[in-house]
Amino acid sequence: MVLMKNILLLWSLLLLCSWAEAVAQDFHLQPIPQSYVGSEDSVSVPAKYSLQVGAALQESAAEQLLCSLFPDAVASSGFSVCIGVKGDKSVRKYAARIPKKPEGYYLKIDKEGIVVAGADRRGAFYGVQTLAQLLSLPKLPLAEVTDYPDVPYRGVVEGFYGIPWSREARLSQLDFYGRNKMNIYIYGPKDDPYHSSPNWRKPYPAQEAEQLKELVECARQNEVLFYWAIHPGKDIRWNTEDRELLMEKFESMYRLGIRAFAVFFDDISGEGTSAEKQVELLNYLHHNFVKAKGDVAPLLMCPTEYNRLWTKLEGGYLTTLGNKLHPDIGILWTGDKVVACIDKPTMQFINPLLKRKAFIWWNFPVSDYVRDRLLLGAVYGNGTDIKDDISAFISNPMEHAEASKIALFSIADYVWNMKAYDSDASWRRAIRDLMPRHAAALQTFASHNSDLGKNEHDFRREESEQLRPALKNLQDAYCREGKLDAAAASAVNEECEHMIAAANQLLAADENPAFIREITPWLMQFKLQGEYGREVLRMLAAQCSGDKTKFKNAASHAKALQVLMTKIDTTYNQNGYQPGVKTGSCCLQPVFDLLYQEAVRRDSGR
Ligand code: LOG
Repeated sequence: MVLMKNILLLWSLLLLCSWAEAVAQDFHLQPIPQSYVGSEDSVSVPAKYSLQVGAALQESAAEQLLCSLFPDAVASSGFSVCIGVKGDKSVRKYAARIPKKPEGYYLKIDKEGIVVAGADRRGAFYGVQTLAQLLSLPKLPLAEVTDYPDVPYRGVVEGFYGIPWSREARLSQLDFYGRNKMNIYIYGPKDDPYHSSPNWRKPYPAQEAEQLKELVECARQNEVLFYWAIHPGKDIRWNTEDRELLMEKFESMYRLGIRAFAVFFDDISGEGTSAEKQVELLNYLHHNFVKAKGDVAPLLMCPTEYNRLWTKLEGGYLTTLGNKLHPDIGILWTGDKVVACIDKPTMQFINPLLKRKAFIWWNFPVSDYVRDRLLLGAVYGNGTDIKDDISAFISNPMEHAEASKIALFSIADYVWNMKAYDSDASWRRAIRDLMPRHAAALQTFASHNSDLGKNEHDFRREESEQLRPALKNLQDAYCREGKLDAAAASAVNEECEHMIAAANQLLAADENPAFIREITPWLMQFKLQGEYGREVLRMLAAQCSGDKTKFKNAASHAKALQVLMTKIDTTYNQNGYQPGVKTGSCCLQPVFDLLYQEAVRRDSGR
């Protein structure tokens, strides 16, 4: 919206003191709302205020959140904070302003009070979330927000190979989804033995069951629909016994409070892959479990042919699904390949086959096929014209839960309001959200930790974009003519200093310890990489000025740093797939290595 673009301007006009100005200039609502109309005026919430909660929101997540924001309400006061959903008496006056869209809300702040009117319960919750963001400003602006999501289902599938997320990581995720207006989480970590073969048949042990119960409650408090997925296809037998075992497992999950179920048939071979049999099972579950219970959300299924590259049209697998699977059942789809961005042609291919809007499973920032990397780059590449072609857009993240939040923040922004989405700006805000007090350091680190390197899915991301020209000039001048490009060398040196400082600050940070724990091996590597780059530059400078002793010292220092970096790479993150710790692998490391080798070669006179 044009109005949204004016928000920055309005804020800076509005606020006078310099601290407030700094806060305001950095402020954006997240995800970007469909319409924000602000004024230059603001209001201070008085010490005495009253709360009014509409009948439909009693005991709701919206009410809980509102009470935490306004803990000192009195029975009646001049300033009132009022929430409700369409049809509630409390918001009747505003009924016409509530967007006619699921999960929409209307928020109004004026001198007399605050109103949040939701199209439904979740809409009201999102209105209160927006209010919570505005309350973090030094002064509450007078404003009207009219807002709703572009995509019906937005969220995450914990669907990667590797160590499943911890209880703490999941609780933190669900809170993050609430704040970022994501409404779905699918539990399906490949390496949870009770999700996949052969233990999918067994109920969870007591401790795990308790933790799942706790997650379901946390999801409810954040208006997140908690799906539990089963992955039975590796060894399922298409007989009554296994079908009943699956029903029993669903029953046991239902008893834990789960009210939404998915069946995954990805990454399997043999018997389990039969479209006819999968459809039969899913339709059976639809009628005999979902419909029989009455309070369970529509089923989801992940097909065996879940991307275009793996589709054998002549085999008719997807056609069978499209024709025979009950129309209420959602079908997951990763796009043209296992890992691919989603655009209009992606959807034009798949929707007619499935005879429904595909439920997009986006394989980013998942890193289970490039486990030595961190994928901390911007979210870009998906069409901004596909909102009406998809029933959902969910992300499969990294086994590093906190680190995944950089991408997840921007995915939440993208799926809420595609037209307003600005990938780079969203990435910067994501970083600030994760480490507000160390944002500059984290941005330096993230800007050099985004590419995947060569990989089986041919999926690559931009990395070290800003330094690229300087690196190229440095390399060209030195490798072709043995000359030092002073401007390029100084730019690269400055970035190396930034890298070292960023690693130091993050390693010593007293903020988001869970995140720092996840990325510590990469921070250690990054610090050495900065030092290595700086030392290689010293080698070149010494050589170009003919200082042999200086060259020798710098060369042995650089060599020692190489040894230490190899040590880190062979000591930490020793998984059985892509063991090790790589940073700056797209531009920094290859250029530094090349310059080092060339300097040694020239020095030896060969
Ligand atoms: C798996 C998924 C894995 C991802 C990336 C789907 C539907 N299934 O190739 O568990 O995390 O790719 O490696 C997959 O994407 N199989």
